[in-house]
Amino acid sequence: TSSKIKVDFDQSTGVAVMRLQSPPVNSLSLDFLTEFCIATEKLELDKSCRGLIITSSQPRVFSAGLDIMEMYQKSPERCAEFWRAVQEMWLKLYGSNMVVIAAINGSSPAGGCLMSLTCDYRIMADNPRFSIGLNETQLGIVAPFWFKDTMANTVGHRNTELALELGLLYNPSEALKIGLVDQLVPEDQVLATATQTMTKWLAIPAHARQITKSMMRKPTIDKLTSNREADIKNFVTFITKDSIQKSIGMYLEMLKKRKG
Ligand code: CO8
Repeated sequence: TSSKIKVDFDQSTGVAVMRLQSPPVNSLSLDFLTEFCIATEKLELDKSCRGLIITSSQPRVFSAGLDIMEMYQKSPERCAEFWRAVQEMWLKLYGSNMVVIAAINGSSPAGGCLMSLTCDYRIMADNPRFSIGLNETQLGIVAPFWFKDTMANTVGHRNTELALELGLLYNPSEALKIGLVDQLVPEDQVLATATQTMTKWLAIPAHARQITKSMMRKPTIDKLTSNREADIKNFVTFITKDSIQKSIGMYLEMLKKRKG
């Protein structure tokens, strides 16, 4: 039984709704990612499951991205294990045969944005307090090439260059403007709209759609699968550097101070 992730699968529609429920902010810890990958794999292997909607049970936050504590003062071995799990999440989602729709009902920085970007379609709550983007540089860290590729595949080279260099977090209308999300709806209609959209997507002949999806995404996926170990090594070397640890420590301080 999973606790950080709740899956409701409707046999009659073939659609599963996955709710991220890891308080307070659905940060992607090793435990969370492990559970996430098991749940996704199970749905992927279930022939009767054709669509997956991902949403959050937490108020105001879709996912705060990678759990920063997993990258702070951890052993190289632990960092490697964590990074492998992050890769696995991305590989499972970006390469899924299911139609995957993100029902983004809250803020979605960094890894949360990455998770959204792997979906086939993104619907976001039209609340100006919410933000989405790859803000890694603001933490003094660098979004890996496959984060960058996923972003560029979605919003193009120039938008990605601006977004990543400046670590931009976009409000919903800005995100819609550059194509980082596909549709904005009032907060209480995010899930219903995702369900309606899913019906449209599932009306397309599945085999043709899956081959097309693979054609679009395979080169990007292959780039990581053929460089997985090097990417892990690169992450561990980078993240365990004193200067990077210092940046992360300062960012954590800033997160705490910002409160109240
Ligand atoms: N990891 C761990 N803890 C977190 C995270 C996180 N990503 N985000 C928030 N928290 C903690 C906060 O510190 C706070 O803890 P406490 O209660 O002990 O003070 C608690 O969660 C609640 O947070 P807030 O009070 O800030 O909650 P709000 O509802 O006000 O705001 C936000 C929610 C908008 C999600 C806000 O918390 C936020 O902006 N968080 C930071 C998000 C962020 O910058 N994430 C980046 C993670 S890095 C990443 O995903 C990709 C890294 C790629 C690595 C590449 C290296 C080579």
